[in-house]
Amino acid sequence: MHGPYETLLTELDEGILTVTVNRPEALNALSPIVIDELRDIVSQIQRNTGAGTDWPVRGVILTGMGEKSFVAGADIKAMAEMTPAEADSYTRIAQELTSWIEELPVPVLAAVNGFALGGGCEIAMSCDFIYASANASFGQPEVQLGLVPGFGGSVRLQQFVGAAMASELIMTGRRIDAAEALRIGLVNRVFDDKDALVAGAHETMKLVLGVSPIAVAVSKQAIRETAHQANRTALDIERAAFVGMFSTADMREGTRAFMAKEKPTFTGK
Ligand code: DAK
Repeated sequence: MHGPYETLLTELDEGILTVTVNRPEALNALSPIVIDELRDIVSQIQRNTGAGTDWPVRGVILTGMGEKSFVAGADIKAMAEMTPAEADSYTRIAQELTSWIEELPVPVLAAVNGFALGGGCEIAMSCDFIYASANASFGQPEVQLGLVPGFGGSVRLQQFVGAAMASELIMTGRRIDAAEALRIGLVNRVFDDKDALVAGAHETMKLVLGVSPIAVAVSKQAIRETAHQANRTALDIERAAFVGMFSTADMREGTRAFMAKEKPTFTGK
């Protein structure tokens, strides 16, 4: 992996890449350089992961430095003076980042260790699922700044929590705590503190290391592509994904190992 980065820390440990946004003095807010560096690391993961590679990265955990904040949103200071043309370019670049994260072939888990506001909540929602520490809080406070969500919040929040709850959160801009985020389905699990959060995220990612990487990638793609399709269309997509697995070595190995009562050795091919 490239680096070192000015605003990110990266650590690869047994196939799990932890990416930490490291701007604690601004509560890890998304300055243009954070966005550039996230785009750089995500595009590298994309290039180095998937069928035809040796899958050096099997899973990604995205978190924020410190115990107070995951990402406190877009950098308000950087965007205060933007012209509409600059805003257009900024939001395109940031939206594209969220799509790249969403489309990575490996699981991406957001470990939200504090504030996940505005762009921070939107980055977390571009991950496959979200774990949080008990002190985490979430919100789309853009309306309080005279803005609207611009990094995918109006699209993805309703996918997590439904349109009515997303409308309430976006139209009020109110902040919710981890317990409420758990109750409405924005986060999957809440941990007592950051250490427990990081440990829990690793434990889940390790489960992924034990299964077929290509099956993970294909199921992830099927989940994404079937969202909001009519059932018949969605089932067609699922069927194509299912049939495609019968051309993979991993499917043959997984079923062979089951019958031989052995542990499978997956290659991601
Ligand atoms: N940007 C820049 N600096 C930030 C920041 C942010 N989002 N959030 C916090 N900081 C900085 C503070 O200014 C402060 O810096 P100093 O004053 O010490 O230099 C430092 O981090 C510590 O913050 P606080 O002193 O405020 O800490 P507190 O514990 O008192 O409060 C807080 C924490 C998270 C409640 C508070 O900092 C806060 O409300 N922060 C702002 C949260 C927020 O509204 N985030 C932005 C959401 S809107 C766009 C598309 C999309 C978007 C924007 C543009 N285009 C199309 C152009 C998305 C917008 C958003 O993300």
